[in-house]
Amino acid sequence: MQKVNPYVSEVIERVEKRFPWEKEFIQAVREVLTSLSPVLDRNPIYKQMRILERIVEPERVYQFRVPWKDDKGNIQVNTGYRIGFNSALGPYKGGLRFHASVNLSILKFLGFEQIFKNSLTGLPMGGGKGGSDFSPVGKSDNEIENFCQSFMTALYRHIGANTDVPAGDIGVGGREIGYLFGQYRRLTNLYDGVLTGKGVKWGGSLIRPEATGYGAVYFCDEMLKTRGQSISGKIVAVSGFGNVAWGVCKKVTELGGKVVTLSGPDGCIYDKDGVKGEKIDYLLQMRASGRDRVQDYADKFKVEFHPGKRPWGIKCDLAFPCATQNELNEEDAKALLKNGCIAVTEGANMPVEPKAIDLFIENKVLYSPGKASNAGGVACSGLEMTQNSIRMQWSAAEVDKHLHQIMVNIHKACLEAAAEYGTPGNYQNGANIAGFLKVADAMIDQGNI
Ligand code: NDP
Ligand code: 2IT
Repeated sequence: MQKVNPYVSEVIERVEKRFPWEKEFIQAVREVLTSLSPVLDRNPIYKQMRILERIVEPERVYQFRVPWKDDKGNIQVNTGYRIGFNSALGPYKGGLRFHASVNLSILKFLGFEQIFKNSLTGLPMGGGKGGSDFSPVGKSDNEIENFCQSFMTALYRHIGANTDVPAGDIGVGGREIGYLFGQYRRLTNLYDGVLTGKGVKWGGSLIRPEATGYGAVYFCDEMLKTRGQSISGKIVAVSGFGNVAWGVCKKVTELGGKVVTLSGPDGCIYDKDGVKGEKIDYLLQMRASGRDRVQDYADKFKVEFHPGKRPWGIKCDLAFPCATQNELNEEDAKALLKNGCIAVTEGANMPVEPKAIDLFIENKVLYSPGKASNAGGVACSGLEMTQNSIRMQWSAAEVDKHLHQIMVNIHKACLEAAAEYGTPGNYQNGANIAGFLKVADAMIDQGNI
């Protein structure tokens, strides 16, 4: 256990006291700030400038009513949110999540993480997040369009290509971004890079759909290289079956690994021959169907389905949790360790619970936090903003080259910061420290705001 700096403890306690019900936000704050202890020990300026109190307080939070009409003509009401957490490095940037579980605590945790993730990419982006408790599950296309139009009608006045640039997250993919962009354009009379994840025919970037998953695999490959290993020949457990899981399956397969699991709210599947080829394409259909069942995969391809189970009990070399927060606990970590797993790469945001992270680090499993290993998604969003600004579209190869280089750079920055501050090889500390330093220094340079 590392010693916690007293200023760090003071700020964590202050957040716990003020927002005791914001469990996910407190979890993220505790995780990041604890890692920063050695930085605060060595650099008193951050305490003098009250950087920690400032960085845990969002610059702004909008909450709004989203009324919409369902297919029966009934009026439905959801809550919409957009958090601008920190804009020291650039316009607020981060996804929108549409899921029944969404609340302010979850969005604050995601927005807070996004600050450090975006800093790690090296691109000029601040941190933000938003979404709604609207659940796309079982909704018709028409209902989704109605909802997106109403959401944007409330949000449009607060965002802009140089102010705040939303994108996708759980429940928000290309279709939703299309409806949101259309409504933004209609209301503002502007055609600009206000959203990322747009269709490639109308301002989107090639590789953006693949970017989070590809980036996570590139990052894992860099970690494996430090032990003289590679993705090739590895058995891989993946959770989720959404956008991130899909990208991971594509890249792992391309690099000669074999993905043997996927999961959904109903359970997990085990495909001993590997999730590959047309089976990967089928994931897109499963998401688009809005049925939210991974059992459909097992039925179609005649593979094992384990109802109510997570994939972590299945033997694998590499694990990629790609569904949602807190989906891999201490028991799951023990099972992975027992089965010889050597690397856990977070594709989702905060999927591994704190006790499980400690177990991985103690046992020298290569563990990377989402803010480092899933940064490829937002990095590619940053590249989409660049292309929109210069009014050009790069080739897939060009974008992929940048994406790969960014992931290599993030890996290097994490290792260097971890070593510099006394915990060599600890990607959790390295990511938090490297991400923090840039933002904190920018905040100091820009004065007391
Ligand atoms: P999708 O909507 O495409 O897929 C989400 C996946 O997570 C589905 O399999 C979904 O199943 C599952 N899931 C969501 N919420 C829960 C829950 N409460 N319990 C169990 N399973 C759940 O989303 P993405 O693939 O885009 O996002 C997955 C993760 O990756 C999230 O943590 C997201 O924040 C993160 N991420 C996404 C990026 C992106 O660019 N899209 C970038 C970086 C990180 P179900 O819907 O059935 O619950
Ligand atoms: O969590 C994330 O980094 C995302 N959902 C992507 C954000 C973005 O702006 O592309």
